[in-house]
Formats: sequence, structure tokens, C-alpha cells
Amino acid sequence: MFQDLTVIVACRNEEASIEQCISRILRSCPNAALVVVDGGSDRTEELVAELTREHKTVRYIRNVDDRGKGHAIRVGTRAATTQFIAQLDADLQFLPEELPVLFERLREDRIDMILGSRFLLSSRRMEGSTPAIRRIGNYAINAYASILFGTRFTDLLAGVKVWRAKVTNAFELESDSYSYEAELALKAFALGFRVQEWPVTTEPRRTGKSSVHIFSVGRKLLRDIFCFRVWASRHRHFRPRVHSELP
Ligand SMILES: Nc1nc2c(ncn2[C@@H]2O[C@H](COP(=O)(O)OP(=O)(O)OP(=O)(O)O)[C@@H](O)[C@H]2O)c(=O)[nH]1
Ligand SMILES: [Mg+2]
Repeated sequence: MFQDLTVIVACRNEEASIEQCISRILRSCPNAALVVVDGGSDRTEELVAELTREHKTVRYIRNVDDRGKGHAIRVGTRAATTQFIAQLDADLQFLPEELPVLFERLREDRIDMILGSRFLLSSRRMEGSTPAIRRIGNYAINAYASILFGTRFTDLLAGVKVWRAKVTNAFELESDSYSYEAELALKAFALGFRVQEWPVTTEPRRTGKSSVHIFSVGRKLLRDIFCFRVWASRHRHFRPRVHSELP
């Protein structure tokens, strides 16, 4: 059922959670291809090597000259050969078990991209998963992008997304940093692909270390989202609405 899906896991020093992350993806999405793009310097390579021996669908890519999560996702996207692509953070803040629901939604409703959202009415945020400062920052970034693009986004920055490969074949992902999260969704939207948000569960980070420096990431996002808007005005063909449905 999942043989036409590739799940990209970008990771940087996530040795504490990577094995569990991969096993849970394999259990939730049997037969899906899995591409681990590693930009870290810990034992991840060794741990994933064991799993690649056991599971032929798992592939490891050492991202030499890793320039950030956006760079890693771009590398993963290029390596994917399936019709559908997903990305999931390695720190298990988003649940691999929710991938099938997002995937089903994408396929059944002829949507082009599903963005997991932590901020829809039926999203579940476990205690400590999104500290107040992050919630405020996230709200501000999404409000800013929503105003610029004339629609409503609640969570461009969540670590789980699923899309059709034709979306990322249609434009070049340029951001090396976390800005790619917004770039992926906003450029897809601007080109007229059908983008939909879907509620997901978030847990606090239990292992490893966050790479996010909230103020520098936030500042960069504000600047980059503005650039994506300029890009959109040059490339836009038509503008469907995002359906931020509340199931
Ligand atoms: N290859 C690569 N992966 C990265 C890099 N930065 C982050 N990642 C991975 O991207 C995913 C999300 O990064 P996090 O640091 O958890 O970012 P976040 O979830 O927004 O932040 P927290 O909520 O604080 O955990 C994780 O799997 C990271 O290991 C990077 O520079 N290179
Ligand atoms: Mg995280």
C-alpha cells in the first residue's frame, strides 16, 4: 500500500531517537521507501547501517557539507523516485503512526500537499511540546505568510508534511535553512497546487538537542517569506484556496 511513498528523515545528531523513528515508520508504512539524510557527526550512520542491512527499503545518505535541514530535505527529495513523498522529523515530536492518515488524505481527496498542523482545533499538543514563545513566534510567522499570500495557514513549520512528487518537480527548493518549510508550502500554493492542513499530534522533544535558534530562525523566515511572495508574483498562474478543515 505504501510502495509509492518515500519518507525523508533529515537528521542531525539524533542517535537517541533515530532507530525508534525508523522502526516506527517501517511499522506504520510497510513497503514505503525511507531515506535518512544525515548531517550530523554522531553514531547515526552506524545505527542506520544495521537497519539498511535488514530492510532493503531503507537508504542512508551522508549529507557531506550539510547546510541545514532545508538542504537535507532537498537532497532527500532528489533521491526519491516514488509518486508521493513525506518528511518526518527524527526527534519523534511528530508521530510516525499519523503518516498513514495524512497519506490517505492526500491520495483520496486528490490533494497535492498535506501540511501537518499543531494548531487546528483538533490538533493534540502534549504538555511541553510547544512552549509559549514558540507558539507566539509560530502564530506571528503564519499570520504574516497568510496576509502576504491571501489565505490562512496555521502551521507552515510543522515537522511532518506529505506531497506529490510532481509538486517538488515543479520548482526548485532553494532554502538551506528551516525556511524551506515555508518555501515548500508557499511555492506549491502559489503555483496552484492544492495544499491542505491536517491536525496532528505533537510531543515534547525527549532526546537530543534542538537546532532551532528561535530569533535567528524567525528573522530569516520573515525575510525569506517576503522573497517567496515576490517569487509568487512572478510565477503565479492561479490561486486556489487552502482548506484549513477542522475534522
Ligand atoms: N541534516 C540535517 N538535519 C537537521 C538539521 N537541523 C535540524 N535537522 C533535523 O530536522 C528535524 C527538525 O529539527 P529540530 O531541531 O527538531 O527542529 P524543531 O523540531 O523545529 O525544534 P524543536 O521543537 O526544538 O525540536 C530533526 O530531525 C533534526 O535532526 C541540519 O542542519 N541538518
Ligand atoms: Mg523537533
